[in-house]
Amino acid sequence: MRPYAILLWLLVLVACGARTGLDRPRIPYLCGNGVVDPGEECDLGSSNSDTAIPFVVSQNGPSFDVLPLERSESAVSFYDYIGASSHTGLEVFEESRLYLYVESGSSHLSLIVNHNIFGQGTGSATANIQDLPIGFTVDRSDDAGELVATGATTAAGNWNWDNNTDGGVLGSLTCPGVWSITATLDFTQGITSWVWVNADTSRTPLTMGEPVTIQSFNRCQTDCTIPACGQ
Ligand SMILES: [Ca+2]
Ligand SMILES: [Ca+2]
Repeated sequence: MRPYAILLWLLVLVACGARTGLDRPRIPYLCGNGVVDPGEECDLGSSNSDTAIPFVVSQNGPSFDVLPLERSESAVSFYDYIGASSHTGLEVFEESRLYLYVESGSSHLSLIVNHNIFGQGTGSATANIQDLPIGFTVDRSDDAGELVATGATTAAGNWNWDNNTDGGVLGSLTCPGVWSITATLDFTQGITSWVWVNADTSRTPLTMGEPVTIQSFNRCQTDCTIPACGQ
């Protein structure tokens, strides 16, 4: 077909209200076949889902699904480290908390460790955290030098507190991503309960003295786009 003939044909199509294919959004019609085709961000085949796929927390058998606590500020801002203490609003006397935190609308996922409350109690604890995703960062140590990276995928805590909190923020956790972090905490003194903090700030008890594993999975929506972190 000569160029003027093609142009004429297109004009006829437009005049008739037909779609030429040029004004149509690209539809990944192979979405769900398990192959990342042109135009797709991801494709997990039958595992594609629009339902929030939670993280899984487990301890020597029992496991439960969790979503990160979500706020509009960064994890470091939320931790609000002033006077050798956090001020998240979640602090409880002689309680140690562990939770995932995501900054709204971002892929900034953090793991927060937090012991005790400002103004009361003395205590000490250690942590050995393994299999962190490569690229993780220690974004806050409460207090300085008490939570440190010990390798590309490992971190350690060694805390002593007196009338304040201790803990810290491990950030830059790949999200969405596939990983399985194991944290072993030893509470020497001043902690009577260890809990996981859920997205609604409710608590799920953890068994003191047993390692906890936090798993993140691949996720892909039914239109073959990658969801926001934690959704
Ligand atoms: Ca596909
Ligand atoms: Ca402190």
